[in-house]
Order: sequence, then structure tokens, then C-alpha cells
Amino acid sequence: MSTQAKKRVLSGIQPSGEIHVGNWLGAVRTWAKQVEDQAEDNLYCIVDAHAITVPYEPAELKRRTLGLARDLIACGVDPARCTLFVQSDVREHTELAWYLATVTPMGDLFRMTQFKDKSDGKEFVSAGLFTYPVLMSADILLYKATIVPVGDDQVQHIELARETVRRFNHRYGDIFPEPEARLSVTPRIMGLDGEGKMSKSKGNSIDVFEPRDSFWNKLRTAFTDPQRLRKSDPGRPDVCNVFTMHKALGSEATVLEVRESCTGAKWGCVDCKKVLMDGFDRELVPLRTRREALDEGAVARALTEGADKARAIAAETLREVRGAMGLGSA
Ligand code: AQP
Repeated sequence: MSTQAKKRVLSGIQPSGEIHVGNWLGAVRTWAKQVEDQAEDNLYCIVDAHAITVPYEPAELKRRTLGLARDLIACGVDPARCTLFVQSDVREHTELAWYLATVTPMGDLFRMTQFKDKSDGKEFVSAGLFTYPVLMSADILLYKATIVPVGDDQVQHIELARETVRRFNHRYGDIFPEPEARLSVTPRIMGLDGEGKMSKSKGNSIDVFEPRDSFWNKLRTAFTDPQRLRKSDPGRPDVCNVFTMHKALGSEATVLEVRESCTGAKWGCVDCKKVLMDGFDRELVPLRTRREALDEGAVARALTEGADKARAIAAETLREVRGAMGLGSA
């Protein structure tokens, strides 16, 4: 199948911290599978322009951006088989965001849950945080991507992108296709404290590449079913974050065994977590080995090449958009 005939996939991740188990099970592991399958044309970007919508350190951002690229490649997002790039290296993202902002109602942006969560109680809330979903729409629409593999926290933003397509196309002609979210079997991994979703910025995460000892120490103490106080109490797998992770990592037989051992109070939570840790080891050890072997120069070159490929598509879309909107002198 030629690249043109393939559906296009676009997704992104912020360089706002280390990749955690939520990012990996919710999104990045799906990206890697799709890159391996080659059934679609895959573009993945490190969305540094999104990460500056909250206070940050410039030097730290640069370090994290390059570190994240290395981690993504180690996770299987192979730049030889997809387009991996840094968002701000393709300036068309911010240009298209401005144009899309003119067809996005402020009322819709005020309804965004992520904006409410991230702005709640903050003394300074940037306009960039408010218009974050418009930039995300631009990320997707710039490539006319129709599939967006994300965790469930991003579904509302994709719904907004679909609305934006309808508004834009109604006003300016049939330019963009409507994108759809693609969710993994574990679209929401809760934080270790069980208080909310696992997040880089909330200090409630286990990082994919953290040393095995600290990985296990965090997993061992992770929140489970609050009603299960003793091993003899029957557990409720469907409310347990550890069971959710088993669903992603275990075989069907393991998931069934975990369910029965939990509801039948045959295993305690630590027994259950040891089996989960085996699942993590099985998948993460090869990623760690691959990461060790990655050379910084090669990662930087891959990003340059990725940006060149992305820019070629982005420039063509913007040419079409500017024409349809009557912008510019030419
Ligand atoms: N807890 C989660 N469970 C499942 N999927 C998740 N994702 C994030 N957290 C979970 C998905 O990971 C992808 C990359 O996320 P992001 O870095 O772009 O932004 P985020 O959703 O805001 O992630 P964080 O970790 O919570 O970052 P901070 O703390 O910086 O805001 C997305 O597809 C996301 O859905």
C-alpha cells in the first residue's frame, strides 16, 4: 500500500517530565505498535509549544525535549519507520493555530476540563493555557490526520478539533477531514495515590525508565481497592488501578487468574503487584537496553529529518488554508 493511500495518524506528548506508565499504557505503547505494523502513516511529535503554557525553565525544556525523543525511540517509536519531530521545529503549527482560533468560540474553550484543572487556584493563568486545545487542533489538522491515539483525558480536545473542522469547512470549503480519538485498552491510568490520573506534573507517577528498585518500591505501595484492608477481604478488580494495568500487560489467562485470585481473596495486593511487576519487566527491560544503546547525535539527526518531512506536509496544508481564507498578497 502506498503512503498516500494509508490513513494518517498524529499524536503528541509534552516534554514536561519523564514518560510515565500512564503516558506509556495510554498512548506511547500504542504508537510503537502502530509503527511496527506500518498499516498507517504515523506522525508523532514532542509538543514543546504546549509545555510552555505553564511556568517552566528554558534550559530544562530543551534537555527534556531531547531526552524525551530518546525515550520515545527506545519505546519503539522508530524514526526510520515514522515521522518523529519536535512541534516548534515546524512553525506552521502556531500559524495554523491562529487561523483556527478565529473559528473557535471562547465558550467551548472555557468548557475544557483540562483548562479548568490546570488553571484552578493558580495566580497566573496564561492565555496560552486557555488556547491550548486550539494549538492541539492545529497539530492534528496540519497533517489532515484522521486517527489520534491518546489517553481519555484528551478526548474532549479531539471532540473540539472535530467541531473546529465542521466550522472551518462550512466557512471556507472542504479542507480538513474529521479526526477521531483512538483509545488503548487502558485509556486512564490512575496516579499512585488513587486521587486522579497519573500525571507528570502531579508527582503521582512511576516513570517508564526509572531504576527497577524505585519502580518496584512505588508499585508496591500503589493505591488499590480502598475496601480491601486485609488479604482475607475479597477485592474488586474493576475499581483497582493495578488490575487495569494487568489488562494491558497480562495474557488473557493471567488477567483471569488475577481477577479470580483477587475476588476470591487468594492473593493479597502485594502478590498481585509482583505478577504485574513481572509483566513490566518483560516489556521494559528490552526498552531500557535499547535506550542505553542510543546515541545523542543520532537522536538529534532523526529529529531534524523528522521535522523536514513534517514541514513538507504542513507547508502544503497552509498554502491551501491561506488560499481558502484569502490571506496574503500572492
Ligand atoms: N494517566 C494517564 N493514563 C492514560 N493516558 C495518559 N496520558 C497522559 N496521562 C495518562 C496520555 O499520554 C499522552 C501524552 O500526554 P501529554 O504529555 O501530552 O499530556 P498530559 O495528558 O497532560 O500528560 P501528563 O502526564 O498529565 O502531563 P502534565 O502533568 O505535564 O500535564 C496523551 O495521549 C495523554 O492522553
